[in-house]
Amino acid sequence: MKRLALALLTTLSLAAFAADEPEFKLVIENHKFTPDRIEVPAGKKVKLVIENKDATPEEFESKQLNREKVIPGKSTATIFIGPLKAGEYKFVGEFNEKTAKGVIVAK
Ligand SMILES: [Cu+2]
Repeated sequence: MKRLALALLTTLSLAAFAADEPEFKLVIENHKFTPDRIEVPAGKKVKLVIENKDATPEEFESKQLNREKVIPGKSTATIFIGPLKAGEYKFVGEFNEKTAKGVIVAK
């Protein structure tokens, strides 16, 4: 019984933690990310909310972050990253790599 209560408590605190992630917004427009540099806290799970204002799909891709996600045109996607070590993590919009690029800086 005690063990069950503890398990429940752990689950609840994890759920509370999950709702607490710092959130950062990115916009894709004209095949560019705005902002193209975001600073996030190191050692924490972080939520990225990416709005694609273009009519065409874009793929958020970062080998360093091990993330890859297609965001259809005129829609919004959520990507969780981290906890990250301090450092710089590059990302691109793979469908428009020449213009769509940015960096996440974990501090
Ligand atoms: Cu890809």
